[in-house]
Amino acid sequence: TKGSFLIKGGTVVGPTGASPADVLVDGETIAAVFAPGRGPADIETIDATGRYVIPGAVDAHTHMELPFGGTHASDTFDTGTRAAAFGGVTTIIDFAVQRYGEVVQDGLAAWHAKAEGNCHIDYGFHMILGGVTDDALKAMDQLVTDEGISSFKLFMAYPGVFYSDDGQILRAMQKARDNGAMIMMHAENGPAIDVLVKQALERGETDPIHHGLTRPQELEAEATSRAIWLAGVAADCPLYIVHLSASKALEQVAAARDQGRNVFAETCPQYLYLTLEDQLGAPGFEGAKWVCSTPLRSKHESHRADLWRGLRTNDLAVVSTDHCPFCMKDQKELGLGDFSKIPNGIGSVEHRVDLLYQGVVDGKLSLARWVETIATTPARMFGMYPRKGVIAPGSDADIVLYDPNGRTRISAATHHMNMDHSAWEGWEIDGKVDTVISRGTFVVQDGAYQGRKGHGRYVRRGLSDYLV
Ligand code: DUC
Ligand code: ZN
Ligand code: ZN
Repeated sequence: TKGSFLIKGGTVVGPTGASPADVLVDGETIAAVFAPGRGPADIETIDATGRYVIPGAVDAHTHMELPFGGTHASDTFDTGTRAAAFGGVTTIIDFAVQRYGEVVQDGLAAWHAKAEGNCHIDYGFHMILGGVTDDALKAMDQLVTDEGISSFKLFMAYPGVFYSDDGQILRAMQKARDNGAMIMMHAENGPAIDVLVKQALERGETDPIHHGLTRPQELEAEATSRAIWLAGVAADCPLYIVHLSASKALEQVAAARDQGRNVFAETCPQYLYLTLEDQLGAPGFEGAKWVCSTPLRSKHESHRADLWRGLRTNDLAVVSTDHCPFCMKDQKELGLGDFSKIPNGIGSVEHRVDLLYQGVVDGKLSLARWVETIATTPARMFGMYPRKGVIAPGSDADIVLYDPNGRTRISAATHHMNMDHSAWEGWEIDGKVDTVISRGTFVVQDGAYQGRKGHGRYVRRGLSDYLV
């Protein structure tokens, strides 16, 4: 902590644009934003010349230590939030899990136990509901009112693991309509996927590439559409489609939004950049690195261009990572000889800010929209604004100095995530996180780590700003 200081000479970027300004930090919060040179003189200064001064990024979709397929996501709250901080992230929202048969509050308590005292940056929780029972519906009210949890994830995929049927989904949506919570949907038709998986395995198709081939975009679009219809039946309960990967699913979201529906969606860096063909070209079992759900899509279709366009038009409101890392050794390798046993997930909590900045450099996104999709909208969508997601007086002093002339090289040899490979191995991209400040404390300074485990605090969230 530096007490009071002035971040001077930089260009402050927010969702409405960029302008030169000096930012006064006092303790844990932002005290004032001044026209250049108008701030106090007798104060410590941080030189931000040549850099963008942006709100600390908010990753609204991470899975630290997620239990999956007999193993756990390899980043703990310690390693994962430290890696996040290196990447310019100052808040994550992780998914606490209620397993089938478990009391919701017990699942939440277990998640608090994993995170508390271990986080380098601030964190909040969504709740995954594993079974919508009368008790779980009551728990939804209690979590909104007392626990600062205003969003609940349901799965139309993974029968027998996380899956909820349509009746359960409808009941949870009705409850959300009543208490103001957001329903977050993993929209893939799980029972249909399971048929395709079984048939592929019976044909002897066991390689990683068959993960993607057995999850065609039609089954994402159908589930997305069904979720939108169900939310309509539940009096237009607010619905947020997670990790949207494909053109046809995007069409469903865009059509609903054109009708003024309460429907939002996020995508992730992997769907903006990586393709099924990256996986197809990988030798042997290497393709397992890119196994995630929803899966990567073909470069021969228009998915990536459509998703970038969706980000510009706001049919996609947020970019999150779905950070869910597994090592190749002992984890992804569980699926040797059977792709359906490969734990699903890609780790990228450290790289989202840089990967999306490359979209600015490539002319696919404006500077303002970059900040909006990685920081401001996730904060507003999930009830943390204006404390998070904006550089304004009274907001937490979560600030990133971003060097547009820097370069970032992504490699498992240098990244900070607990993962023995990278989905972006060897990629060189423009831009570099230079300095990261969390509630007035320097976590990264000129690229060097200054943070500490335990600095991060639990953020109790309110209802979404996007409720109508
Ligand atoms: N998708 C993944 O890739 N991993 C974990 C859960 C999910 O929905
Ligand atoms: Zn999911
Ligand atoms: Zn996820």
